[in-house]
Amino acid sequence: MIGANTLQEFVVARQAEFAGATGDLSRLLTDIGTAAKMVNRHINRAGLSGILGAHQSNGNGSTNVQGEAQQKLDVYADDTFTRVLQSCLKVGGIVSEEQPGIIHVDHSKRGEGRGYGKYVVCIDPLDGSSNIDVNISVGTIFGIHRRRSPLTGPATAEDFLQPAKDLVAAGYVLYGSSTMLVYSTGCGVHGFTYDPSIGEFFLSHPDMKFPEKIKVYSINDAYINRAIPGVKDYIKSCRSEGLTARYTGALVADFHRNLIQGGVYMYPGTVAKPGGKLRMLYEAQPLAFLADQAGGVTRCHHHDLLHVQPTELHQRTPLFTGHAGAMARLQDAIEQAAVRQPM
Ligand code: P6P
Repeated sequence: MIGANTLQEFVVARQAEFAGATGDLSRLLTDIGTAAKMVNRHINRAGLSGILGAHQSNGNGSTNVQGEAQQKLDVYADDTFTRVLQSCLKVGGIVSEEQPGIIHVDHSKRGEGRGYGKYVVCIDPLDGSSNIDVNISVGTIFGIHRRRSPLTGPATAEDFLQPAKDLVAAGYVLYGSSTMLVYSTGCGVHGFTYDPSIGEFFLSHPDMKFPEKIKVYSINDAYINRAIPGVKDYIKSCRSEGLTARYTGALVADFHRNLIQGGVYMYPGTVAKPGGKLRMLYEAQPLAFLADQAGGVTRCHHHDLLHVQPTELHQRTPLFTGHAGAMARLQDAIEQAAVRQPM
């Protein structure tokens, strides 16, 4: 894409390839980039600006809808992304990890015949926030669906409860040694690196694909013995083949490294919690969409996650995502173990 170096130039240039594109999605993706720059600024100064640590509400720690302690940056990131998205005329509703219900976005009060935007956004504003106070990478994950309900009214749950294969776009922001925004609209995965001296994201990783060889496997070692049968067998094979183990505690960072170096991320369900920990709408589905676009595979135990029909806004799911060859071997191990030892 000659000349389309910044995120905005690239998004607009690629829009021309979509017949009938109105520019609405381009505007939404650009707005997400703007919110990412704002969050990035706070994360980079977190240690200096008193924004580390647990968020306090009325003198007590606060928890999100998941019952998890909220970090101050969790709340800042949620406020920032939801505020920027609510100002975007293309958005009709938002589901955020930090909020219990749908955040409705009604522009009809702005006059000009503005009704409700035609897209809905599912977002984990700050993934891996327990890493914040120890200065390890964190991220933002988002997925964008076209609404199914009438645009003359507010967004409904059915607008969000769609399979990952029907996502219009998905991406993540990785606040790491450098800050990157990686996204796909279904035409490949493209990575942009932020230059704070200019205040722009520049195309740095066009058309990202999982490499042929796999080098890494990612899982919290503490859960291996509790994982569903077959996971442990697969990990033994990874170790015997000399793969290296890497796990940062931030899904975005692990997914991004595995995409570049060749790897697989596993957060299995356990016999006690077969549903797993990670959230379907704003963690698993966006990464499943990206993995598919990059030649990878994403599964939740026995199913291709792209095709799973969600039933609840904050439902959890086991998550296995990464290199297609590795995922095939993991699936074989799980299925063989299921035959030997039905759960
Ligand atoms: P555990 C962060 O809380 C997160 O949702 C992912 O980013 C990360 O991979 C995982 O959970 C870490 O969970 O149980 O290993 O600490």
